[in-house]
Amino acid sequence: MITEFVKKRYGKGLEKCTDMEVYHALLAMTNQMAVEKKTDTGKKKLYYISAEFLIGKLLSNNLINLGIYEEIKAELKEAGKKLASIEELEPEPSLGNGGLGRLAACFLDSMATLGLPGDGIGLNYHFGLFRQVFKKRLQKEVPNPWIEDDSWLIKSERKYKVSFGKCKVTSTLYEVLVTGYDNRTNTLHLFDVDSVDEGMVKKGIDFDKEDIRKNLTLFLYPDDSDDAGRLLRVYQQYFMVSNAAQLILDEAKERGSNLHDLPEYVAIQINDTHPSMVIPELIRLLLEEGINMDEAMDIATKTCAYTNHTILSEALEKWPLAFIEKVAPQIVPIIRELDLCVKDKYDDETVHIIDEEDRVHMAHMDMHYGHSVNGVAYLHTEILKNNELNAFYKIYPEKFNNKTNGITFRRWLLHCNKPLAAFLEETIGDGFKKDAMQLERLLEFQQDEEVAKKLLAIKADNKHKLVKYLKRTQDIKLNENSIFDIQIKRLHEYKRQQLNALYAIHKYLEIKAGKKPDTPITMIFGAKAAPAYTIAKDIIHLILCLQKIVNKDKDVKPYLNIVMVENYNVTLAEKLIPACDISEQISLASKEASGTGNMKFMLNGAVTLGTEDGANVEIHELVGDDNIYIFGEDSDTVIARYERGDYCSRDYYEKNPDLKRAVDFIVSKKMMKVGKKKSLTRLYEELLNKDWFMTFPDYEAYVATKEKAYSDYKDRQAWAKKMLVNIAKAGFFSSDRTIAQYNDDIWHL
Ligand code: 26Q
Repeated sequence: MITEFVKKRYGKGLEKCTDMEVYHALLAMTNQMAVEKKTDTGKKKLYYISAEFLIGKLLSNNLINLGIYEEIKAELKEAGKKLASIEELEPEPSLGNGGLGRLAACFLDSMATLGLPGDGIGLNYHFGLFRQVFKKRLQKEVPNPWIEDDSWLIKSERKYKVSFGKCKVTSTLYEVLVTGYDNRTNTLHLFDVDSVDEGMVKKGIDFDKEDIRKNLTLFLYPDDSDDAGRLLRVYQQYFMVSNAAQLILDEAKERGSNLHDLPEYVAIQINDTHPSMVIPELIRLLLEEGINMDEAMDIATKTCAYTNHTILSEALEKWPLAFIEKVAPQIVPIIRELDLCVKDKYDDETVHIIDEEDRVHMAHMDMHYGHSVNGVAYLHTEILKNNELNAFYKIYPEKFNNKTNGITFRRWLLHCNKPLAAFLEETIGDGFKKDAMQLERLLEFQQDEEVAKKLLAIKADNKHKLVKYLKRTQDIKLNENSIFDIQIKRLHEYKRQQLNALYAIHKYLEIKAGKKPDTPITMIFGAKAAPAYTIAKDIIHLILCLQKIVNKDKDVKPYLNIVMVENYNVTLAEKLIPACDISEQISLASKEASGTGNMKFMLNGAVTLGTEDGANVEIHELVGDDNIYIFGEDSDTVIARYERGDYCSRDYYEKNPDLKRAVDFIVSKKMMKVGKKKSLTRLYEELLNKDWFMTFPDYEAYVATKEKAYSDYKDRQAWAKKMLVNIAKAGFFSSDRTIAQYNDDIWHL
């Protein structure tokens, strides 16, 4: 297959090509095959608008989905080439940050796999999210250019104009083909501004935030610690949705819509509030087409649906009307009109779109002028209905629904853990590849010692591979015969990496005092902190300092290893997750909307150590008490404590000497020797005087539960059974299930 392709392309044999040439040939070949599977059947199409698409590398994924992975691998092998080495040449697209972006990518895969017409719309950030480097145990941000001359981006003919208050820009549309597993091809549409100028980025990731003609599509989430940064975000958002609305209407017309019937042709899913301005923009364009305001509002409402991904109030976007006036004055009268209609009906100020301080509440607009509002896990949706968004739930109970998140098993099992996928196929047949619920067949083998042995062997092998990979790429040395305890996710106080770090200190001090663990422990962290999120960066500093102290301590090193991998991304996740024994999901109950890493770990045979939060609740329910380690206060307790406002971290610190020792260690002489006094002191003070995400009340239970997990790990047979149950019960978390539910309840494609 590829031999012939290469011959035509380069006029030479496969064995004579460089790996880079083979990579480019594979890219072109898969794109050619993918294009053939593009179909324009179906009247109605879904547009998933999102600020992030964390798609990961595409080569292997596409080879798997097109059903030619094994064939190509064998063909390359015959010519003396390794597919794995070729895969490494592909840069990871840098179009996302965390869960919300990765979810969007999994959804694209599932829509194509289920044969549904569903496209993504986003921005083509040239430098994407920053690349993280560690210098003197501090996070530094550098640009992450990922676009190459020859890449997955296909330049399209479409061009749009977007008007801002102060200027007009032209955009170009790039397309990435999204292959389904043994099914159709959909498209991810990425808009770029023609006048973009990569050269304006100066030191690190600094650039002139005001020159929007040049900077619009440079970075995902530019630093928004000042007004210029916040304004830029609004510019980016409007640029995204104006292009999106133009594309959506053009395509709908091409499919035969007269626009009055738009909801029969189009469904729009608004991924968190970043694309919320699509509502007024769509209405504006419909008005321009001669449709009256009432009807335009009705069409927008029937077309748009909103997904909420967070209950942290600081992440619920509220933009000053003055910002929108500056960015896109043309939609301001529409937003005012939408708000007036709400104010006419409801006196309750908490449901208004424009508040008394003239700020626009994006989520409020979505809920009034969308037909569906969904949370992303059972508990999250319940909290939205009963607490955070209760006022809206009372008005529109019929709009609220839950869609528990999911992950694509193509990437998170078939691609990233081939030995496990092959073993499952041998044991329960290959039906699980298309119908994830068939993984339950594995439950029949709970008592089978051979199956248990094999699961343990696969895990050991994955750990071995990870150790080699981290040594080669980051010069990190790990003991593969230790417990791999992993916490990888964005760095945020509510996710509580600091709680895990306090455990690390506790364990370190215990070992120093002579109490050694039966099995050595490796604690692995991976996380990027937002550039302006000071405390998050302090937590990274704390972990890197602990890494330094522990690794140079000869008494401790054989028993405890702490590492933070640099620049955690999808590619690293694909290596870390299959090698994990214990999956850390320790957010403060009520704060993690769902989590999706938790699902990926479970599918790969890791056992969860977590709080009753997000989708952990559903994992717990599925696997039962024996196959998960749950600790900590529940969401009701936490919510009640926030309401009372009487949390005092110092009380816990003073009552628990073990906790006090761990916290005090942060500012100990040992730490100051390797760390920055200012950063460590700031973190120490923050914990002692605020600890907004309540790590201290959960500390004791966390330590005890983790000890129990480590001790259970010793019984390998019993542990293998836990692994097996986790794998067997992961089927529910296939994003194919999630997407089928979105389609049945919201999109009706
Ligand atoms: C908001 C305002 C201003 C600036 C930035 C933002 C902002 C940026 C990114 C707010 C939120 C995000 C990203 C959120 C996110 O990734 N949420 C995660 O979504 C996952 C998929 O549903 C869930 O599994 C996670 O629980 C949730 O944290």
